[in-house]
Amino acid sequence: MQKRRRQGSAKENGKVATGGKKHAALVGIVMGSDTDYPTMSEAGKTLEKFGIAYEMEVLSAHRTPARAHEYATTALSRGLKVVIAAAGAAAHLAGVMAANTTLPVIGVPMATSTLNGLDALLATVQMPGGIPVATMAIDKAGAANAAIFAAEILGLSDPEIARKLVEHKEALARAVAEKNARLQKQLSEQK
Ligand code: C2R
Repeated sequence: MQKRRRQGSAKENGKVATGGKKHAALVGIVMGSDTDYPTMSEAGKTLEKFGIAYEMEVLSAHRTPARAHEYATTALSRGLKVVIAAAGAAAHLAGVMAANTTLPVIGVPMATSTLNGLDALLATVQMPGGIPVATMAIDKAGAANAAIFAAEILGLSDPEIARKLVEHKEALARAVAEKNARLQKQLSEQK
């Protein structure tokens, strides 16, 4: 069940336009089903904020094992630096990616099943020794964090991404200060 990569005016065939130039994808986002896309679009949006080119594809360790194997074994030679793998329920996709590439693999458990993602969390995080998957929080927060974590990996050798990460932290701090100011105002009005 292979899905075509996302296309758009700014992003075609795994390339994102930054400063008028198209760049090859550095991050590969894979997900077990298109039902994961509404959540995983968050990872794409976040990577775009950091100006990081990515590709996105539906593939499954269970349903398309040959394609999953091919994706992971060619990821490095195709120029990817990080793989983000999202799956729900018996989530084996991130583990299979990690088994077949030396690239860092970030797993995002999806809350798609009757167990609300706890199954996917345990399946993703409880990797046997020797095959790590950096496991994020369940669902949207995890999707966004996967992108930020990928940016942190890439930012080690890319000053522009590193600079955007500093801005990201500053924006978080400003947002918290604003929330606190609102709360303090509310508390003083209650007195
Ligand atoms: P459907 O909505 O297509 O039935 O999929 C998907 O990630 C999705 O969250 C239900 C859930 O099954 C997950 N899935 C996996 C794998 N492939 C699909 N966990 C896998 O290979 O691990």
